[in-house]
Amino acid sequence: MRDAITNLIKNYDGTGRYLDGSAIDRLKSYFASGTDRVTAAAVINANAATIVKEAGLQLFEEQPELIRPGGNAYTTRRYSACLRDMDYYLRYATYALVAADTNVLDERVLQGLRETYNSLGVPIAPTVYGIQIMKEIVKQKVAAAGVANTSFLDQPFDHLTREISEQSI
Ligand SMILES: CCC1=C(C)/C(=C/C2=NC(=C\c3[nH]c(/C=C4\NC(=O)[C@H](C)[C@H]4CC)c(C)c3CCC(=O)O)/C(CCC(=O)O)=C2C)NC1=O
Repeated sequence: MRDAITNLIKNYDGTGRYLDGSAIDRLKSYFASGTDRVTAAAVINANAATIVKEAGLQLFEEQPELIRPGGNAYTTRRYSACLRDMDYYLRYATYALVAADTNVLDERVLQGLRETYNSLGVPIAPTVYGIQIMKEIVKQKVAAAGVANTSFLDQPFDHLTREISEQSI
């Protein structure tokens, strides 16, 4: 598992270089966004259950076939599994936000996910949409907590959706 700093050091150590101007710029940008990343983690921690619930409600309201007979989230067990997956995505996105690096998502979430989803018939498009709904809710809440520029919040959610979409057949 890597974060922005260990990733940078790994790259420079690999080629035996001192930290040059470009490394310093990346370090500055990492530390400059640090407080906002921590605020985001606190906001998500305080609202995680609500965020997952709201996103699930919106997803099922817009795509009710998912929870009707024949839908992949039909039955209480599968409905809960779906919300639990959303909760995983939110929690790991928070780790990636604080790390400013998506490596944790690759290692802990995305590996083997395609095979699992394909074998269970979990549909990709609504999963991706659910993750994007959570992103928008998180951005609203973090903005409401006083963070002016919330664009850094896109990275982990977009990484998840990009990888999950690309991995689908
Ligand atoms: C931390 C990393 C991690 C991830 C990501 C993860 C995902 C994951 N989701 C699963 C199932 C599932 N995932 C869903 C999800 C959905 N169905 C829908 O229609 C919706 C679109 C969507 C919710 C948004 C459902 C319904 C199941 C159960 C499918 C079944 O058992 O038939 C399973 C199969 C095993 C199980 O049911 O627990 C895994 C491994 N597990 C992990 O450990």
